[in-house]
Amino acid sequence: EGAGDVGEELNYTITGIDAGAGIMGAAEEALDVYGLDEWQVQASSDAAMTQALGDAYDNEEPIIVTGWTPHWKFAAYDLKYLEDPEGVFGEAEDIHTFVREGLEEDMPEAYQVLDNFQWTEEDMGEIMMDIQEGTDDREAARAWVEENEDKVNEWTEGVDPVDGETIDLVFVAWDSEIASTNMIAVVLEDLGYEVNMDPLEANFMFQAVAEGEADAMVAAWLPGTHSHLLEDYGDDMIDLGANLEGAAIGLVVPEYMDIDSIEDLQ
Ligand code: PBE
Repeated sequence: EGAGDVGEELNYTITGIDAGAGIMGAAEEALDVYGLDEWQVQASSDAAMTQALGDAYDNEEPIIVTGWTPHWKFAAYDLKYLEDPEGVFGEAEDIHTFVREGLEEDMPEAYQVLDNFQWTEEDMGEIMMDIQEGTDDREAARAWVEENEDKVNEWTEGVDPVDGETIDLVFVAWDSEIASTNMIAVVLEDLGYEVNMDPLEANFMFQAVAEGEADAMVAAWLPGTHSHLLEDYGDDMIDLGANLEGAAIGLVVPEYMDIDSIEDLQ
C-alpha cells in the first residue's frame, strides 16, 4: 500500500488529542516542515484518540495518531513511531515536577516528597495499564503505592506526617498524567494531606502553579513539548527536576502499516 493511498484512506487526517497539548503544536509544525499541505491534525482528546486507535487496530485499518511514551497503547497494541528525520518532535524528553513559589516554606513536608519523587516508564506504565483494564484511577494508584513500598519510602523517608493540610495538585487528563498525579496524591494523602486534584488544559496547569493558585504539578514535558509554556510561566515557578526520564512524543501508527517515516506521507 503506497503512501498516496494512506492519505486518501485517512482523508489526510492525523488523529490528535486536546488542542492545548504540546504534541498538537509539534504535529502542526511537522505538517509544515515536511510539506504535508493536504494533511490536517484533528483535535479530540486522549480518550477519543485511543478509542479511534483501538477501533482501527481491531479492523487492521490505517490510522496515524499523535502518540507518546510512556503510554499504555504500546503495551496493548503493536505500534511504531514514524521516523522524524527533521527532528520536529525532538529527542528524548524528561517529565518535570514544578511547585509554586513559597511551597518550601509553607509545606516543607510536601515539598520534600515532591522533590524526591522519581520513577520510571515501567512504574508509570503499570498504573496506566491497570486503569486501562478498568481499575479506578485512584485504586490503581493505591495498588502501585502498596506494591512499591521501598520506592515510596525513599521519597518519604525522614519526612514528618502532617495533620490534614490541603494541597492542590493540577494536571491534564492525559493517561500518563492521570497515573502520575493520582500516584503522588496517594503518597501525599498517606502523609496526612488532604489532596485536591484539578484537571485543566495544559496552559492553565502551568498558569495555576505560576500564579500560586495551585501548589504543584508533576506533568511538565521538557525540553521540547512544553517549552512554549515554560517560556511563559517558568520564571514564576520552581523546577524540582525530572520525575521521569526518557519520555518521547511523535506520530504513531500500527506496525501493520507500510509506512515508516513522516516523509512517506509526502
Ligand atoms: N502529551 C502527554 C502531552 C504531555 C504529556 C505528550 C500528550 C503534550 O503533548 O503536551
